[in-house]
Amino acid sequence: MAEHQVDEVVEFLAGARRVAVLTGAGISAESGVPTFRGNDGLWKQYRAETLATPEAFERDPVLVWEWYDWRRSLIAPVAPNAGHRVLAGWESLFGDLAVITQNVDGLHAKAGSRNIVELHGNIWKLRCTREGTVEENRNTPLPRIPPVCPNCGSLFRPHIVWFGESLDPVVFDRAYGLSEACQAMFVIGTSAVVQPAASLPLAASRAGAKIIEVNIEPTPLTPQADYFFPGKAGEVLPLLDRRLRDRRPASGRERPPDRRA
Ligand code: BJW
Repeated sequence: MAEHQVDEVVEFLAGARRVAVLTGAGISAESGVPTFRGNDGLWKQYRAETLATPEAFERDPVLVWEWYDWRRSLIAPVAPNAGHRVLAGWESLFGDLAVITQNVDGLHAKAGSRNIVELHGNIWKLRCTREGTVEENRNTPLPRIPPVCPNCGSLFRPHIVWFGESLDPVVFDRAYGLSEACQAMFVIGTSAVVQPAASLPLAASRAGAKIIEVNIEPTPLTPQADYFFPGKAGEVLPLLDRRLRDRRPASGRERPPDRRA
């Protein structure tokens, strides 16, 4: 990482109050959760069209649920890593920090983050295909595949946004609002190709925010980012955190947490 870039970012963040963070699968990679794209990604082994679309579920709900059951057992024992923990700690460092995540693994909450927007849902939630009710379920393995709603007997589906499905407009509007209002947006561990999530840093940038990207490799967003820190989230974020904590108290600009969020 270029030292002068770290200095600039730390200096800028010392005076920042509203910070948004967009995360993707890369932040959970160091916890052992597979990413989607790239050499070891899920989409190298499995076809998204047969597992992560509403058509796939309609065709073969058992196959889809078996895949999710496997992923749930993979994620269940996993612990948040240093990257997740730094972001959780930043809630008390900045007046107003929100984590907008594409991840469905629940690791930001496990690390202690509270202001989280889950764009693509959560693998620990099931949704009734008839009533639309959502319930938390942490059983691994699921006792019955496919699971059914105890109220009406209809199929449960994962409470996850599949390809071709719209994001919950309330959730997306919140994410968009946070992006337009922030002074800085971190974009961490995402290939920045899946829409509409990938449009959020561009909205933030248009509204005047500094875009700070952390990734092991450049993405389509990189040319438009103000700063690109190459490296693993679990290494880059603790380094920035140390520098920020050294800088912020001295700045005298730290304010009490904003209770409005
Ligand atoms: C590290 C690291 C470390 C690794 N440290 N970094 C053309 C055709 C058809 C559809 C479309 C189209 N154009 C646009 C669309 C729409 C589509 C889309 O965007 N497709 C693109 C792929 C082209 N989007 C949608 O369908 C969305 N809905 C929508 O747009 O509604 C309107 C609409 C309706 C009808 C028709 C068309 C539009 C919904 C998107 C839902 C995404 N769902 C998924 C799967 C959920 C299944 C599940 O989890 O079970 O969500 S896809 C998958 O990708 C998952 C992720 O959240 C999402 C983003 O992936 P992410 O997080 O970026 O992961 P990776 O693996 O891609 O990248 C990891 C990154 O980390 C890499 O950059 C690494 O380098 C890095 N990394 N280790 C730091 N240690």
